[in-house]
Amino acid sequence: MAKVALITGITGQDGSYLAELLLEKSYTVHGLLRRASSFNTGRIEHLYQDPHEPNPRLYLHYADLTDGSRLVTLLERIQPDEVYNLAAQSHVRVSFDEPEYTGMATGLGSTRLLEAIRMIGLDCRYYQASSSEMFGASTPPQNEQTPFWPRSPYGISKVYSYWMTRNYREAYGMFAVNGILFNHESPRRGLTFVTRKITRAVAEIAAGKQDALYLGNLDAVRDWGYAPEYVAGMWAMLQHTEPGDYVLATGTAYTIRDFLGFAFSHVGLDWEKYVRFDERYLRPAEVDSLIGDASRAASILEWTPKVMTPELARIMVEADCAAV
Ligand code: NDP
Ligand code: GDR
Repeated sequence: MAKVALITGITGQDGSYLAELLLEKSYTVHGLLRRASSFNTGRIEHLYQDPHEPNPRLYLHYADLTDGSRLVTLLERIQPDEVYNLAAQSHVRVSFDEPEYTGMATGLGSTRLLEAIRMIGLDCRYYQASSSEMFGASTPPQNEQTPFWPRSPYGISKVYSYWMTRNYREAYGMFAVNGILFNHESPRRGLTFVTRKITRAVAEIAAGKQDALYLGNLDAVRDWGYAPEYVAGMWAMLQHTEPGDYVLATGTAYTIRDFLGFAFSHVGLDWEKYVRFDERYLRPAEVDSLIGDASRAASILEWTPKVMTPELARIMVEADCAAV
């Protein structure tokens, strides 16, 4: 029997790559879709299957993580073997503007899903999209033993979801895991995250359509990997015999300045001539340095990333240049 998976956040960067991976592995995939007045399925358009066709394997359902009763109804009907909770208000800067909503979606959303699974007695495996933002101000390198010190409403909401996931594992014996993922990017990354904002601007500037790029703090250090490799790690966590929590990261450290250098140099431009400062992109509290130690995932799951940040910047710039 083919396995059945439910993905919340299927329209996002990771959800789209995970849906691709699971369809390749012959899963039937169900995804939650937020009702919006404008188009929000661009990242999964290529996967869409008309439900009238024979044997479709991708199904979309209107639902929102803030609507618990809808989650109960859907889980009962779908009976998934694996649930991947990727939906979130995922923007750190925006979480300072909308702390309450971020708590309701990014925090309490996991509880609604876990509780729905428990209430209907569903026998399934659960993946929680935890984040390196939970480490916040803790000294790098960070691994599964590093204490959390979140620095934003987003990071705090993720810490809450992390502990709810562990609690359902410990209290009810549920196969519930946390993937603590460091930044991972791709040509499908949202346009307001710093890497994609840079690579899109590089393509626009190279095409003569834009003359400046406004950014905030250029000194933050991040560990940027390639999203398709990270969704393979999510899947591997749910296939292991025992539930556990795992960091996924490249272990490398670059500043925003370094990323600017990689991205602009691919089109032969000097970033310092184009980048301007705008304080609106600063955060009330910044996370200065996130560098992951993924040795646990390497030894237990045999997960190791291949694409490092300079290569990632090239992939993203080339995709944006082709699109522009
Ligand atoms: P995106 O922002 O690209 O995608 C978020 C998804 O969540 C979208 O499908 C969005 O729908 C959906 N969503 C948002 N709010 C709700 C809601 N209230 N109800 C239902 N769905 C909702 O995030 P990524 O793909 O980059 O990340 C996936 C997950 O992993 C997120 O939880 C993120 O916080 C976490 N994470 C990401 C990392 C990264 O570097 N990318 C690192 C560590 C953790 P819509 O398309 O309609 O907006
Ligand atoms: P992050 O990613 O906060 O790490 O969260 P983001 O790309 O937003 O910021 C990275 C760093 O770049 C600095 N920065 C800017 N950021 C944005 N977005 N826009 C700017 O103009 C800008 N200028 C400088 C930021 O201050 C920051 O230091 C991402 C999200 O995907 C989370 O959901 C995920 O959990 C973490 O990665 C791991």
